[in-house]
Amino acid sequence: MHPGAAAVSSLPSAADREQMSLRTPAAGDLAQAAAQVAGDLLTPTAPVRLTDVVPMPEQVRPEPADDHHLAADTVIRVSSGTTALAVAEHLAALLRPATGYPLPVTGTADPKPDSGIVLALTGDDALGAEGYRLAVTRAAVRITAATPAGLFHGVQTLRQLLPPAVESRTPVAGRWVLPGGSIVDRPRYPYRGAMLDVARHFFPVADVLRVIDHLARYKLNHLHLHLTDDQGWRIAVPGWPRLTTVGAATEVGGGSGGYYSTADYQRIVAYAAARHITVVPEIDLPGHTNSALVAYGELAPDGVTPPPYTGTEVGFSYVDPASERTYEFIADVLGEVAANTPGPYLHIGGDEAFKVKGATYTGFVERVQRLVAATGKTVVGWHQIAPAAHTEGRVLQWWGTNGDDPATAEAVRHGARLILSPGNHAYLDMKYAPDTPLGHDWAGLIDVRRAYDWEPGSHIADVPAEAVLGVEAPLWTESVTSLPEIEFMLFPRLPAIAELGWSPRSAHSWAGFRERLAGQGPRWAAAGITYHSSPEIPWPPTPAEATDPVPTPPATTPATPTTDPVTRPANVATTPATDPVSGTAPIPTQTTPETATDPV
Ligand code: TNX
Repeated sequence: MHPGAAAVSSLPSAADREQMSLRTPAAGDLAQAAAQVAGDLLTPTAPVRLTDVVPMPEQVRPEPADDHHLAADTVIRVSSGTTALAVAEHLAALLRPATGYPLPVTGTADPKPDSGIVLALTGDDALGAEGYRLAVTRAAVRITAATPAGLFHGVQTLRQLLPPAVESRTPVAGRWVLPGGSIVDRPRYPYRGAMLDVARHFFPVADVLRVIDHLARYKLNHLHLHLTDDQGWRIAVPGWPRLTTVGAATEVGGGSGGYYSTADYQRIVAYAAARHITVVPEIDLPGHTNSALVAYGELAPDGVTPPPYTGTEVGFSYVDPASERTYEFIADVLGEVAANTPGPYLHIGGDEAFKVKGATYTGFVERVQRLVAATGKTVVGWHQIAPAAHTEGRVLQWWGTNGDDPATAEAVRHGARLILSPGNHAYLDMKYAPDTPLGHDWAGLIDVRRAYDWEPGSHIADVPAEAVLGVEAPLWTESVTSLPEIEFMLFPRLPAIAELGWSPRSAHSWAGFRERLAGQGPRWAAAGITYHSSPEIPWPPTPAEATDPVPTPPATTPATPTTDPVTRPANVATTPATDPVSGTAPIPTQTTPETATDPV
């Protein structure tokens, strides 16, 4: 086990949580501790190599003689055009805090490749909608792409080529070296996503923005928000105020829930768009609707308002498929969500509607599909909607655990495409191991290798590889209650799914992936990201461990609470956790609002 991992499996009690928050140190202490650890990280035990990037790029050609040093007078030059300028500003804002360099951004009609950092939009169509080229020489670092999205992905690669301390939000003295050589890169699949269930537990906007940053790092380009479920309704809909005054006031376990106002939702969508991420909103129908029925009993099959539900069972609730009022409601909801969603998709759920069967179910789904079409959007639904008639562009999201489903294969023959989220590989709410303090195990345990080692192109029987639109890693949140807990379930498995979606199959290698993933740990630590120190991954020793001739015993207790402001499960370690040798404080997992999300 990595020394940062603490082998304690029970969740803290409410009293423990309160104690932990009472021990929160002053902000200045935290900043100092973070700067100290980030300083250690600037001198990693091994220099970053061009081949260390996650997800693995399509082509990598190292030129060790061509390392590039950033300097206090480095300038970021960008081909004129506001969209490319925005990417350059994003890059500058990522690099300024740790380097302390001013990194001015200048727009020019013809950015020369001869010095500093250059971002240029070119007509290089071979790179497609999201590809980029990155060339690192002693003189310059040059990213070119046909689109701003391509430049943005190139920027994420550039970021990973700098030492982990680049993730520090405070200045770190040192040498900022990028390994020389060139990369040509573009994604395998157009759809690469993650889902956050904000219905079982509600998460404030700031948490969602930070999750968006996590997706961006790994070149994921879709955020699926599961906005409604039995335990809570999370999106405001004009004309249906009780959805938010009543339906939103609950969550699993009895907490007070919450919801996104129209402005909140628009903020999430805009923040995602600035990172070239498309939001896919889900309104789960006809089941998983208890919160809507609590708000509007008229939508319930017998017109009787049910009590609020804060447990974790599924399949008991449904809106009345025989009532016209139901379809008026759905048209209003979908119309409102569509109006605030620039992306092409509306997700209509369709899973686990155990009480709406056969022709009633397919008739309901077909009618809702028509309502989606009327908004101008394309339908996405969980693969249970497969038996309903095909509608133009329809996308099914596969979450089964056995890739043999004739109904899904038949829907594909009629033109449906698939997003693959197999429950036994891509479900981030499954436990890593039997003692994981959060999550379920109904689809099995999912360690990092299980998340990584499957092939989307041939996963479903009788479905051709061309029908696969991409992959998505869903995080259901029955047991997940806070941002550190979200991160603990995402890291390190999210990058595994991201690599399946981005990298060519020829690059697939568990042996290689686990080595590259190991290099991400110090980056997460420097960024204050909580992660699971999976024993399968050869995490690098901290600098103190590397120079210490005396082997240190693995930590068996959680990080020292006096310096840890975060309430989290006891073995949710922010690594490097408290260093047993030097007593260095852990980097705080939760930072101030200003630093909680990436800049720009
Ligand atoms: C199944 S997968 C569900 C969700 C639960 C999840 C828990 C799917 C489409 N539905 O309602 O949250 O299992 O793992």
